Amino acid sequence: MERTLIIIKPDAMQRGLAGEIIRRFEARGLRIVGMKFMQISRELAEKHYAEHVGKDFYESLLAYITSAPVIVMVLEGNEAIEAARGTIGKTNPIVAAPGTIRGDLGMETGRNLVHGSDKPESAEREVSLFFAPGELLSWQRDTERWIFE
Ligand code: DAT
Ligand code: MG
Repeated sequence: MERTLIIIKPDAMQRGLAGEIIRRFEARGLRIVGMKFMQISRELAEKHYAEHVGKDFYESLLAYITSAPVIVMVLEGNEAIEAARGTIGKTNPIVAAPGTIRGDLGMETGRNLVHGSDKPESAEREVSLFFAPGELLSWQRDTERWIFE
């Protein structure tokens, strides 16, 4: 089973879309193993978005992600990273497919509602930035065998 880090970003929180976004991941079959409500500090945002240092959108990206509280989650499942990225949709909501979170709920790359790790190494790094090992719970749902063959 793979784990991925999801952030319900400040715009989604401000717009009251957290429930709608969590609902989509839950309905997909991804298992929540960690969740917290927090406001991301500048220091943590710099670590999380280290790969984007120097890009023209870097400062506005940090301002955005630190601008209001977020919900951070760890989701688990078979190929959880790719499954979550599919449910999230492409980076620019304008070209994200209808049916995805960004394609249904967003209009701008700089207001794209949700983060999902893009590969196993990023997921491991990001999960450990936001969660201590003891904050993640291993558990089985009674529906597990109806979601995973
Ligand atoms: P994703 O969030 O789809 O993984 P990414 O890792 O390439 O996308 O970029 C991280 C965030 O940075 C993205 O969610 C929004 C912002 N961003 C990326 N490319 C951008 C651009 N060309 N203009 C403005 N913001 C951008
Ligand atoms: Mg990314």
